[in-house]
Amino acid sequence: MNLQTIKLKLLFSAVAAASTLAILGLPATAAPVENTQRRDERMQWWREARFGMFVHWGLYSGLAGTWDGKPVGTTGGMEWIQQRVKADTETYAERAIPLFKPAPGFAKTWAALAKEAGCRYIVFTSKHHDGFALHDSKVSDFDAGSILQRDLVKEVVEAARAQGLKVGFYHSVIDWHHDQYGYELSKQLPHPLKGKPYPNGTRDHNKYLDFLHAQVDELTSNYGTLDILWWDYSSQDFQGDTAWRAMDLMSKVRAKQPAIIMNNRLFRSPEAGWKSMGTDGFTGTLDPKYGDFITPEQHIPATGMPGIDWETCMTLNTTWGYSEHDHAWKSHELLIRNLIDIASKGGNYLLNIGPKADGSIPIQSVEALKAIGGWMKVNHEAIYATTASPFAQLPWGRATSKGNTLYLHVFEWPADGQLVVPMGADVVRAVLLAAPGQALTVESAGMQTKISLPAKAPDSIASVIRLELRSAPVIAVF
Ligand code: FHN
Repeated sequence: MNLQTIKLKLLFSAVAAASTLAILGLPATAAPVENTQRRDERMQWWREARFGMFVHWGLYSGLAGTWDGKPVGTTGGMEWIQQRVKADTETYAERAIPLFKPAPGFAKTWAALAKEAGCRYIVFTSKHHDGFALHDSKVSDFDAGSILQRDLVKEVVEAARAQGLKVGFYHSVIDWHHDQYGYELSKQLPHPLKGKPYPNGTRDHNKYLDFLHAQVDELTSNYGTLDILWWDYSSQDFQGDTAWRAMDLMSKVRAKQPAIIMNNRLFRSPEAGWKSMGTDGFTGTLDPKYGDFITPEQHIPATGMPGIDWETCMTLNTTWGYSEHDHAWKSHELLIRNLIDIASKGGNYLLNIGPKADGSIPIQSVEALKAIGGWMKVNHEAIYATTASPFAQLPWGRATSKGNTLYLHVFEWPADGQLVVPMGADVVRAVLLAAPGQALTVESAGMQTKISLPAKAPDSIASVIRLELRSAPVIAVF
């Protein structure tokens, strides 16, 4: 164990001790706040990773957007099918369980595809809103251990680790199965029985919270190092300590996993980076005590979020969980340019696959991720460990930075072969990443730098120029 991990463990053990003392009602010493240096060290791999695979997979995958033999819809999240058909948990389980048949080795195909695509981490659903846990849980009988006699979380973690991927659990705090989950406590959070009285009379939400904390304890104790916990989700009328005992939950997680990175979705307040219930409703602020990163969903913030860690999560079509009716697949061009756009704004891209009931991946998803991988094979240095573009905008594409090196991602190839960059720069060397042995001619005068390019772009989606500079460029301001 390296010194850094020891320091982090000591720090977060102190936090856990403080929490334990608080629960016992004993005077707790103030938990030490993580300083900026330590936080930067903890976040470093994630900031450098830039690209991860999201996986939504569970009982809903077997239903595939179909109920009573008819499509529930052709767009939108079919991992919500239970809510969309307003099925109680017994009916939902009765229909879904027989269809959910994970094939042996499914996880290895996920991990291999993530690796080939150039993803550095994988975040998958340990439990979605339907409440079905993919791990072998000792505190539930609605889990893969009880129903399938398998620990699917273990299978994914092992496959991911074998490919050198960092591992994250998406864990839903919303739960449509548990009979103590107090869905009447929120008007904004979804539930299949919303508006109806509790079928079991009264409910004690605290009992659900005991269960939620116990399952998270299993997930953070039994699968080795966990790199990310991706919580989902809270509302403005039901969030934080009231809804989830959030601070206690996070400090328990940090005590078990000192280097873990967690998102901001146990909360829905401005301090936690939220300004509305919309998945694009973000402020440009985040107090780290509410989470480590902000989570724009299905969109890319226009100017990024300077000074804040953020990750755009996005589907390949329009649903997170598999649907046999959703054919609205994003083009490979859009996906690759999204990755570049996000990196040029200093964010991460968490791109989702929705495997089928047997764990197999829809061919369109495989082809998309392989296309991204093909681009990354040539251009990965222009994405990994880069920082945001110094330009507010560029007419022909995007830029990313790495020290005194600029990467110019050219979407629109100049017809006259002259790429104009609005900056003054002392250029050492310029090459296309597709042809690194061939220096390009560069002229920089005043606030304009011109690069002479070959007639044909090496990549019609995005061709990247590596521009090595002696010092920071002077950016033209319009
Ligand atoms: O309701 C979920 C949805 O099903 C999906 O998991 C997304 C992924 O970020 N999160 C919630 C909607 O914001």
